[in-house]
Amino acid sequence: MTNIEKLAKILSQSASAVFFGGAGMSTESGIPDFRSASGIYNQKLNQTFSPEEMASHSFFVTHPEEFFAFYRERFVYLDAKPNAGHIALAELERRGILSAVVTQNIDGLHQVAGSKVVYELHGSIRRSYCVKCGAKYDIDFVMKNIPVPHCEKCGGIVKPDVVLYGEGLDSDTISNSIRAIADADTLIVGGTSLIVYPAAGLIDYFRGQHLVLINKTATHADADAELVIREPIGETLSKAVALLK
Ligand code: BV8
Ligand code: ZN
Repeated sequence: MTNIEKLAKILSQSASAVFFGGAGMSTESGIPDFRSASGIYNQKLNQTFSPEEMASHSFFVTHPEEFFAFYRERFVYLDAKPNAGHIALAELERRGILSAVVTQNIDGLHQVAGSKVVYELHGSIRRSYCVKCGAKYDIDFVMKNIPVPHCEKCGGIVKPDVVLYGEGLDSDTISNSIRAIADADTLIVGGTSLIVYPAAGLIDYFRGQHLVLINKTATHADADAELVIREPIGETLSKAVALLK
């Protein structure tokens, strides 16, 4: 039995699977990941600061101009389209096999592909808010108002609704994700290096039957997985869904 056939068999036996994913889910949509050789954190963008420093909350506060220049340049891929993997996950939800997508990604591509239950642990580039009065703005406002977007109501800085390093995650999103993972019969973990916390720690709540890892490189969770697939995740998910009756 090939790995794709094994994955299809596990999916056909699942009624409340959960997908836990990261940047590797969007590389087949042309969005670079972070820690692969070609990833964002390995590109020398700025002489003084490292990419991870520039994606931190303290940098947002102390260097807003550089933060927004880095953010517009490196995080926003508005013309990116969902790939076969996003579409396969939306199909699995429609079939009643998948109950939720838990993602660390901020690109919103799972929703564009049709997934309804998506928990965005690190927020989304599509939403922004005024740090002073909470007024909501869309991504165009942030892209157009150079160098630093200010609230039209109170003049406060308009921040992308993205969890930066050193920032806490939304508590409802965390509790919804934990509940989905704890109730899952199958957990598919894919396109993530499982390095960033507290997100990576959420998979420890899984106590179902089938743990599947789909990732181009090894992760610390591989040893516990029933099935490890070292192939591109978009192709893998879509081939497995195609085998379902
Ligand atoms: C918090 C948004 C406390 C912005 C992100 C020192 C100071 C402060 C904090 C810390 C510190 N040391 C440690 C921490 C904790 C820190 C952390 O975990 N750091 C890591 C680096 C050690 N965490 C935090 O700061 C978190 N907050 O702790 O706050 C607190 C608590 C309460 C109240 C106040 C404060 C916040 C973490 C969130 C940070 N924001 N993103 C941005 O987009 O950059 S994290 C960033 O990494 C992205 O969101 C990304 O999603 C996430 C995880 O990366 P991955 O998705 O896994 O991507 P990666 O490139 O690593 O891996 C991709 C994998 O896919 C690779 O393995 C590759 O082989 C594979 N792949 C690629 N293509 C494919 C593929 N596989 C299959 N098919 C393919 N086609
Ligand atoms: Zn405001």
